[in-house]
Amino acid sequence: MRHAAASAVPLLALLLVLTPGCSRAGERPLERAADLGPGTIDKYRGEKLNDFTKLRDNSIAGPQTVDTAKYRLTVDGLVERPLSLSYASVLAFPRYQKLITLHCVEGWSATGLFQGVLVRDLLDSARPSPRANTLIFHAADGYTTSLPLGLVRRRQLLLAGRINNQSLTARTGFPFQLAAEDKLGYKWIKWVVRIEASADSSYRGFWESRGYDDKADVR
Ligand SMILES: Nc1nc2c(c(=O)[nH]1)N[C@H]1C(S)=C(S)[C@@H](COP(=O)(O)O)O[C@H]1N2
Ligand SMILES: [Mo]
Repeated sequence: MRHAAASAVPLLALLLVLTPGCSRAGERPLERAADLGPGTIDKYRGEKLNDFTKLRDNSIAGPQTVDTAKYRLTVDGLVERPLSLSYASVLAFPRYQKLITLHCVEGWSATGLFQGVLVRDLLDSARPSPRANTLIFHAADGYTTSLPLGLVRRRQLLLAGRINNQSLTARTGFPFQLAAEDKLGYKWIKWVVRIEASADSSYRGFWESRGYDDKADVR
């Protein structure tokens, strides 16, 4: 029986590749951030971009105003070296960019060129305990959401500071929004102030604790 199990694995992988919804053919590359010159962009590599500032805000407490002079991004919880990063020190991490589409549970979606730092790089700098399996994200409006730590690493999720060559605004999550690629809008937490490493995989964020699926996969 061990034989059968072993050969089922490559077969399953092949099936996944052949399923249109699971194909990685359309995968967009993660690149080092480029200088895009002045002004907002509305197209990138042939893809039409959405104006995120024009999307209806449906956040729990409305736009938040964050003062960069006082801003700190805390990375704590099950880490060896808790961090308290100023706005400038977050941006001193290597910067990347990627075209990403946000899908809200309400049915709309929007594509943008997101620029920011990798959550993985921030985390590595804080040295998470091997027991940590979950990242809990906290925002200035009290909103929270969580994701498996392994997924955040593997998927190279961006903590974004810019969309379409414009800094985020109070409306769009300034100074940082998690670009939670492949996940529904409620994982795209705006105004992020804290990333907590945890061993509590049963943690449920604001919408998740109100009945929304914790996996939040876009299908
Ligand atoms: N801090 C915070 N982040 C949040 C929310 C919120 O209420 N507070 N709402 C989420 C939901 S439900 C969606 S659809 C997206 C919308 O992101 P956008 O404003 O960039 O379009 O933000 C997400 N991030
Ligand atoms: Mo949403």
